[in-house]
Amino acid sequence: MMTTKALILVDLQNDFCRGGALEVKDGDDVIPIANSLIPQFDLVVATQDWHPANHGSFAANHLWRKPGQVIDLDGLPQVLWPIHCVQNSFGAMFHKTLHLPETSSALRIFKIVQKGTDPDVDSYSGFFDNGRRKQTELHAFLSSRGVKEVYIMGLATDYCVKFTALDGVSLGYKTFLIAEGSRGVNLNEGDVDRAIEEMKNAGVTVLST
Ligand code: VGL
Ligand code: ZN
Repeated sequence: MMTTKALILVDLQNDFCRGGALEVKDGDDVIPIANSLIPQFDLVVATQDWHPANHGSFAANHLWRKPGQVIDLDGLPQVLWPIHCVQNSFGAMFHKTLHLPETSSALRIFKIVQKGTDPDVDSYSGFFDNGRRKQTELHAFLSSRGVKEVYIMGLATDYCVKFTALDGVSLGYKTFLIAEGSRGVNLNEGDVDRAIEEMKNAGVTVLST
């Protein structure tokens, strides 16, 4: 059977939820929304921020640097973050109340796409690293299964959700943002609103309910 729609759950991991290292305000509130959507799709992808401990996006890996500052990382501007989503750590695990499908079956496909594994470049989008130097397996995976539409939700609206949605459009998918299933960092006031505008302008359909 060919599926044409995929649900992409972006970074629903402990570090972006309450008490996490890069806590997104009210991040946990989107988990029940994800749980209600998962059974409605027969292809579900969960992205997972998956950094090595020496990742260049961690402020702690640069002398004198603090989270929120911007540096040049291998030729790209890089916002520095607290140490988060280190591979195999608790913070990198999916939230425990998230009901992901167990495995793929003939009828339902479930796939985890890990990103941010290269210490020299961050990867907000589930499709490409921030320099668009390498692709993850996501596009090949979706296109080989005939996916034409992607429904995107998760954390954080102004980073990983936004860049995944923008790349979805640029790769030719009909791209939907599930706004109520997403929450943002808002490092600067208004970042989330601007991210939503940017997505709309790029051709993302923003769903409100
Ligand atoms: C994210 C900052 C750093 C995200 C990941 O999931 O939006 N943001 N790493
Ligand atoms: Zn990260």
